[in-house]
Amino acid sequence: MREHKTLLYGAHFVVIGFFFFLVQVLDAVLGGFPTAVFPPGLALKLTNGFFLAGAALTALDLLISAVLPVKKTLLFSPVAEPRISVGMTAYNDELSIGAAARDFLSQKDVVSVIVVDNNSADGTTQEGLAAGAKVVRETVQGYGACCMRALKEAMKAGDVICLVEGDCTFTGSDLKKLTAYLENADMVLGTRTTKELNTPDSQLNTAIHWGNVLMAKLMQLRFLTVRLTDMGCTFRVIRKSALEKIIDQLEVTGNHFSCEMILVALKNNLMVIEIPVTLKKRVGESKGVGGNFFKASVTAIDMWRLIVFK
Ligand SMILES: Nc1nc2c(ncn2[C@@H]2O[C@H](COP(=O)(O)OP(=O)(O)OP(=O)(O)O)[C@@H](O)[C@H]2O)c(=O)[nH]1
Ligand SMILES: [Mg+2]
Repeated sequence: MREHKTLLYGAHFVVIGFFFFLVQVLDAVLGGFPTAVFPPGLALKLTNGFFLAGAALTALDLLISAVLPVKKTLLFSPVAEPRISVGMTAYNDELSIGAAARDFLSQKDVVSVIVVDNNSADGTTQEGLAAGAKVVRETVQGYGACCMRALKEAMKAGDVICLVEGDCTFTGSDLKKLTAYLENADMVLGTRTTKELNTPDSQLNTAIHWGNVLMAKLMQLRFLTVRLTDMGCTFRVIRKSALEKIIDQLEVTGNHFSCEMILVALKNNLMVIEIPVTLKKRVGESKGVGGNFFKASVTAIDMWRLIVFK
């Protein structure tokens, strides 16, 4: 898929230009900034410079797009008799993993649920086994490391691979909605930003909601031919054949893994579609970004660096 990095950088320049415009407004309202930082007239020059550079890059991207239009084709490739293999992440999740594993094991076409226990010190493994799941232990700590292992293990068992968290935030019955769209896509992502489908006590507070929307829109700007509204939703399905193309290119072991997987998929010309999924309150203690503003901010910066520079 053709990338639009020129447009992405152009948008950044316009935002920086707007920042210097605000500096001028503040200067006018408050009556002067420290002249050592902003000598008189500098903010105006920077505003004009960044706005002009942003406009020039945007125009250049539009020109290239006009000369080299993207030819989109509609994918129609139903998966006949899907065998869904679910990779489920878990880290000290003994309170939720049993219910989550049972929920997904009871869904139509699910042939296996593999719980990836990421160095848990509690009864996660025992609860997973008791629920009827296969359990493997991942020793490299981190959400991304756990997700990558879950994908690799799930690939061994089915032709449609589902990645999901074992914290009961996602619901097994949404699997049929994700897989339904797989006939037109290589990977179907869940989005949690459809408020109608969130319980009021879910992790998606205002900051996490809009942070994810912002990162998703930056990614959309880079590729243009996808519509994205969430960068951090773990729940997704992917064809095994598509996953084989990208699995060795995934390397993020931390909390911004979901973003990397989307980026790598788009760079590899996979057809990616996003659909709304339900989101409930987590069972057990949060270890990720839910409810932790500092971790959420660090994750957002890591995502931004990936989208802009990788
Ligand atoms: N954060 C984190 N999560 C891990 C790790 N290893 C595995 N996981 C799993 O990755 C998933 C994400 O972590 P959660 O604690 O649910 O964090 P979150 O989804 O950002 O936020 P909440 O669901 O609101 O708690 C869970 O299934 C964890 O069990 C790890 O080292 N760090
Ligand atoms: Mg979670």
